[in-house]
Amino acid sequence: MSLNPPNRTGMTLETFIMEGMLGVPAATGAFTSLLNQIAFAAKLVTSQVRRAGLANVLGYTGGVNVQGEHVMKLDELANETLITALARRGHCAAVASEELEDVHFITNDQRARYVVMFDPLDGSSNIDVNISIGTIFAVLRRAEGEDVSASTFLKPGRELAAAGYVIYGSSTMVVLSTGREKGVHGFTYDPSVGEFFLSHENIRIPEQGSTYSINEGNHSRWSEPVKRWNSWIKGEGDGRPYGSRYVGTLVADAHRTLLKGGIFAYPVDAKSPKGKLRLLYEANPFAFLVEAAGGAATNGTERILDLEPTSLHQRTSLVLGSKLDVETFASFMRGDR
Ligand code: P6P
Repeated sequence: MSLNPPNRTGMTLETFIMEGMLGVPAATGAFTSLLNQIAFAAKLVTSQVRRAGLANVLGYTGGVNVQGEHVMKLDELANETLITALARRGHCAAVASEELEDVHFITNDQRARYVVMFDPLDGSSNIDVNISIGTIFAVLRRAEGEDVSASTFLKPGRELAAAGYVIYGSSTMVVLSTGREKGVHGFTYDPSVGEFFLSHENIRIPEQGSTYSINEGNHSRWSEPVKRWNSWIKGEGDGRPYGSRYVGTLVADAHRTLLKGGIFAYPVDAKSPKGKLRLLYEANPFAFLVEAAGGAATNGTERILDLEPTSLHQRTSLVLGSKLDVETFASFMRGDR
C-alpha cells in the first residue's frame, strides 16, 4: 500500500526548516539557524511595514519624531532589523545590502559559514500608496578558510545555497528554496499567533502563462527586438493576446509570475543601458527560485545564474517566468522572429 506523502500544509516555517525539509540536514545546525534568523527578521519587518500606514504618527518617515529623535525611514529600519537578526548566533560572516555602499562585516570567525545579500525593502516607494512591497535575500556559503571580503559575494547565482523573499501584500508570505532538488515553498504569516505556516508546498511554475509584465512606459526607449516582442505578445500579428499586469514592485510582479506563469521583463533601455534591477540581490535570488520551480530567467539571452558578478550593486536586464514564454522572448532577441 503506497502511503500518501505526508500533508505538511500548516507546518510552521521553523519546523519545516528544522526538520530538513529544505534539504538542510538538521545536523548542520548553522544553515538551519541562519534561515530561521531570516524568518525571524521577516516577522519583525512585517510588523514595521504593517504599521507604515501610521508612519506620520509612528515617525517612520525618516524625519524627526515628537521626541526630537531622528527616525529611520522604513527601508533603513528593515535594513537594520535584518543585519541585527543575521548577526545573532554567529552563522553569518557579512552582509551586502541595497541600502549599504559596501559590505557590512560581522565576523571573520570560521564558524560563520555564510554571507547574505538582500534588498531589505524592495519597492519602498510604493509604501505611501499601500502597494505590495517586499524583502529579497540570497545566501552564499564561504569557501573553506576564505577570509570574508567583497569578492566573497561576487559569485554566480548558480552557487547560491538558498534564496527567497518576503512579500508584504494582502497577507505576508515567505517564499524560499535551497535549490531545484528540494523545491520552492511558500509560508503565509498568521499575525494572531506570530508564525509562518506552510501554504504553498512545492510551487511549480506553468510551462506557459497568459500574462506579461513590463513597464510599457519605457516603450520608446526599448530596442527594436523588444518592441517587436511587445507587439507580438499583445496579439498584433500571430501572437496570442496575453493579459498585461504590472505592479512596479519586483517582488509582487515576480511572485505573481512564479505562481501563475507568464513572463516578467525589465530589459535594458536607453535610460538604463545596463538594466535597472540589481544582479546580486534582485535578479539572482528570483532566477534561483524560478529555475527551482521549473521556469527560466535570463538577461534576454543569457542565463542569469551564469552571469559572473564584478561589483556588489551591478545592474542587469531581467526576463523571468514560464520556460516557453522566456524562450519566445529570447527568439525575438536573437532575431529569429
Ligand atoms: P519602474 C522598485 O523601485 C524596483 O526597484 C523594482 O522593485 C521594480 O520591479 C522596478 O524598480 C520598477 O521600476 O522603472 O518600472 O518604476
